[in-house]
Amino acid sequence: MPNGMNAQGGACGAAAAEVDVVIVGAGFSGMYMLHRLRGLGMSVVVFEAGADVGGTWYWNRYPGARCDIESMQYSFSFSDALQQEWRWSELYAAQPEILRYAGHVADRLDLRRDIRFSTRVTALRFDEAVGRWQVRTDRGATVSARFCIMATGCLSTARVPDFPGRERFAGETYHTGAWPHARVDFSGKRVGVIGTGSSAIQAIPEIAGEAAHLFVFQRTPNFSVPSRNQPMPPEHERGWKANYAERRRRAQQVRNAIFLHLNDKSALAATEEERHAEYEARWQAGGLPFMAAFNDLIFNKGSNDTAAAFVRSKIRALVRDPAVAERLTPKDYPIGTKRLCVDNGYFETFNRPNVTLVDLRETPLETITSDGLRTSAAHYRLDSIVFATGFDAMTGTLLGIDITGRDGRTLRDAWADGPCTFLGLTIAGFPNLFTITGPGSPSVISNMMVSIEQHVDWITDCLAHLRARGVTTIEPTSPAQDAWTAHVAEAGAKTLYPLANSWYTGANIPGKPRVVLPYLGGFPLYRQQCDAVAAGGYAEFRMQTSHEAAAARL
Ligand code: FAD
Ligand code: N01
Repeated sequence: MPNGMNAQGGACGAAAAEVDVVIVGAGFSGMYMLHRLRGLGMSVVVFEAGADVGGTWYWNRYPGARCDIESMQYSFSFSDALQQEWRWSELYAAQPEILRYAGHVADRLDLRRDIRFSTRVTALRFDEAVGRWQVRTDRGATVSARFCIMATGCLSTARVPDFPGRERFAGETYHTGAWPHARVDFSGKRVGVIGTGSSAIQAIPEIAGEAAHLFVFQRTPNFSVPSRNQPMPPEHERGWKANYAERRRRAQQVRNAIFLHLNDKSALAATEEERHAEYEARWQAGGLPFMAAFNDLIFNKGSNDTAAAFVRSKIRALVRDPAVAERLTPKDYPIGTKRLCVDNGYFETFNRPNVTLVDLRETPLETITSDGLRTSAAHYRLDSIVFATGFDAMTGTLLGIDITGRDGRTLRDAWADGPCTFLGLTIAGFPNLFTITGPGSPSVISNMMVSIEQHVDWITDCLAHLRARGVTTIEPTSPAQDAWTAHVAEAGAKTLYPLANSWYTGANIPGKPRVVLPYLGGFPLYRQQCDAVAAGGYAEFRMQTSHEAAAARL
């Protein structure tokens, strides 16, 4: 245990334990960060609200939960031994298997001994006098850390909208992002799912197979492509394992950091037949590479329309009742600007006699009642309600912690009009604080494992640089941060993403500032810029040694 801390990181009232680094969160980000910092010989403690490692895959245990990036890629690359020894059973692993993988990594690297589980960080305060963060937890502990690294996740604050009457419902309620550990049995039950995002689209076919009747309450229909998931073909696994280094390297050259074949041509430069053939081939192959059918689908509305029209025709072909098919067909935003869903029989589920689609745009939700849900047209009696209503994404978890930086300024205040960061990694006025996959980084539009590794490696190099030069505080300058924030906005504006009401732009939360949250300039350009900052000696940052800090306080 670092510096003699007790199991909770110091008891309430006791002198604050001191560590070099506090990491908040033990998902894949926090786990890899801990591993790298051990390599630097730093004392580290990790606080994790959950009872074990895994983050997303610890919390999202809903039926059907699985990754939408092939598991051979949605996995760590930093250890060849690890990627060679682990065996995925399917092309797209399901949540229990990904959670086992996280546990395996924790065991192999002996991570748990530095992680304080079931402990939520509630407040961080930068103490300028000593240049350290005071970290408080819900267990009453206070820990003093030179550096604080937020590995708190982009999609880790589950959100249930303020539906009228919610508290009156007498049946069971669930949120996909905070699913119980014990198996939930829907057999014989009338179940309502609210929402039709990625989580719902995975859960709906599974719940429909079990429930007596499933009512799907949809506000906005979603584009989805089939995954074509299957047991891992041995030759596919062999191909990856023999070529891992090369494929991982090539993935980093692709905008979304996925190893795939990008057809480097505009959809509008192809003939109707060529376009159809390309979309059909990708539809048959399945998965997110559908969006790489042409190189301008997220930039050019005319090109995007061709892909959207193709998927609409597929929905109409898959769903037998034309009226239901029409309701399931997205019409008012470009494909890919809400996350493209990857499904296992989603549209076909609406052909089942025990599934009813309720369109909340035609008949708005009026209230939840003690035994169901009422729309403007009908009352639906329900035993259980599943809220598949998403997350306060990218900023919600950080702003849920009471973070106070230099001059007593809070993060909530600093981000009142939307997040401002430098590289999505650091924040002016919040020295020695790093965010892994923070707003302003590619994170959620990329293969997250690639982004996580790149962020963690960058932070590790930065901390090594500081140590080698005796620097004790670092923070980005305001001009550097302003320039980056403007660059993130410009990169977003060049795409079609602002045309959708999605969590990428904060539109899913009433009152949330409407800004493009992730960096949409693509992973390769992002990486280049991060590398240039490091190669330039971190010139965009203000750095102080302890002597300089002491002199500045005189
Ligand atoms: P998380 O896994 O979210 O971990 C953050 C951890 O921080 C959590 O365990 C949380 O409990 C903890 N925490 C937060 N606040 C505090 C606090 N105040 N105190 C203590 N602990 C705290 N990405 C992909 O690239 N491909 C996919 O296929 C994919 N599928 C997904 C499926 C689902 C259902 C969801 C919700 C997301 C998916 N993602 C996917 C995104 C996914 O979040 C990332 O891939 C990745 O798992 C994030 O890891 P992380 O460690 O950064 O964050
Ligand atoms: O959440 P979402 P999610 N009344 O925000 C609806 C990742 N992920 O949990 O579109 C009625 O996408 C909302 O409707 P609308 C992935 O990055 C990946 O599904 O706002 N409905 C929408 O239909 C994903 O993008 C996988 O009109 C309301 C739904 O709830 C992210 O996590 C699987 C409502 C929310 O959809 C989040 O996905 C799961 C209201 N007041 C998640 N408020 C993979 O496949 C919200 N909704 C890997």
